[in-house]
Amino acid sequence: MFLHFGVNTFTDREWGDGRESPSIFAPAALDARQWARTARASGFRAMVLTAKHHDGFCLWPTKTTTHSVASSAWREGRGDVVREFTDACHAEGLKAGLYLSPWDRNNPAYGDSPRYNDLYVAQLTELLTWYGPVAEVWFDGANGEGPNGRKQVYDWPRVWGTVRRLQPNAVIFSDAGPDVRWCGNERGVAGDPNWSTVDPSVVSYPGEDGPGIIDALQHGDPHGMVWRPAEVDVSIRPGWFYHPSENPRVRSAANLVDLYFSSVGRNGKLLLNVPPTRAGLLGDADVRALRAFADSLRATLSHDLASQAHRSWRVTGDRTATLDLDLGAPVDVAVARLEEDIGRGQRVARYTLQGSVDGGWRTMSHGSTIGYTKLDRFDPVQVRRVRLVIEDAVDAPQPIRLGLYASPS
Ligand code: FUL
Repeated sequence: MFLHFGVNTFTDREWGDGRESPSIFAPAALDARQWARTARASGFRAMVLTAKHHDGFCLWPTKTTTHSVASSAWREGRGDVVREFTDACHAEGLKAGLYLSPWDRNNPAYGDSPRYNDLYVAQLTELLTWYGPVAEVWFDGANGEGPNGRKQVYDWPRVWGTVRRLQPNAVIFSDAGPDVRWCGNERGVAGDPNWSTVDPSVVSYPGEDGPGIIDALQHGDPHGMVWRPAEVDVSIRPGWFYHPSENPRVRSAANLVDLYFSSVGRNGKLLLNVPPTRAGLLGDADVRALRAFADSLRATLSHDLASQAHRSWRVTGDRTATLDLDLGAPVDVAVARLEEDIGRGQRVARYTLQGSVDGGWRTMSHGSTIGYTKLDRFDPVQVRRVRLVIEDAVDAPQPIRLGLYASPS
């Protein structure tokens, strides 16, 4: 779960300009445990908080600037949202991730490249040393002017080196990874195909723009030499920050299930943004939608109708193979889950899934890449035998895990 929270929550904007007064930051009932309980109850395993967005306002009492919670009246200037957030994550058994916007529209050093790079690394160092384990660090590609229109030249190797040194187990997200890449859009839809491998020379820094970049982010590269799976960030509302006028536009449970199929179901990780309200809580409509989403997913995916099936895997060529399943009796199925053993890389490039009751094979679904998870939905069909045909791969196909599920209704 992604949480966009900060001065924009109070100004009703998406991008602050850095001139916001810290005094407007005044959540009356901030409860990070409510965020974490909601996340856990709806099946999330990690949360990522915007510790600083483009407006430069820091949600922790940083020593690098006075533009922070320490200058607000919230908790008499002694509050620390990052502390409450990381403590809540750890108390609820969730991993904590932090977003630190490179673009900073408040800090006077921004655009004075060496000076701002020192400050940025100092902020990162605080975040990575004051709050215990951090599982993911999120570097946004959005970038604009400095206070004097000067362009900031970042020192990415230094930034990433700082994360490696201080939190060696954290994964680093950005357009250019190095560990996890942006999926290339904010609509919640991973590419098809979606390879977890990339050619790292195509997108070499966050925010890089140019021909072929969005394509490379969406699809990866079957022959890429670096493993950099896609993460799919998308909001439960039209905006990333909370706006009261968008309360009627919270995504429905069915829409969230669609997002799950188009992200996790396409070899992506889902990072769903649920922005806290001005009170500092996840809103009722959002919480209701999340619960219904989780219930619906569990109802669909908890009972694997193929768990007892008799299976046989046959290699039929250098790049082809067939998996045959006998379910023992006719069963109604409507969803398939395919999984490659990604410990051995990602290999499948094209497949067809067929089913039969008594001999006549019909196609249930077909697709390109599989990766760690591919989810296919199709019209409910009664089958006793199921055949997965791997028609093409970039290396010798390895046995695929195949689960089958009934119609969600
Ligand atoms: C974008 C930002 O400009 C948005 O405000 C938001 O934080 C989104 C996740 O990334 O690049």
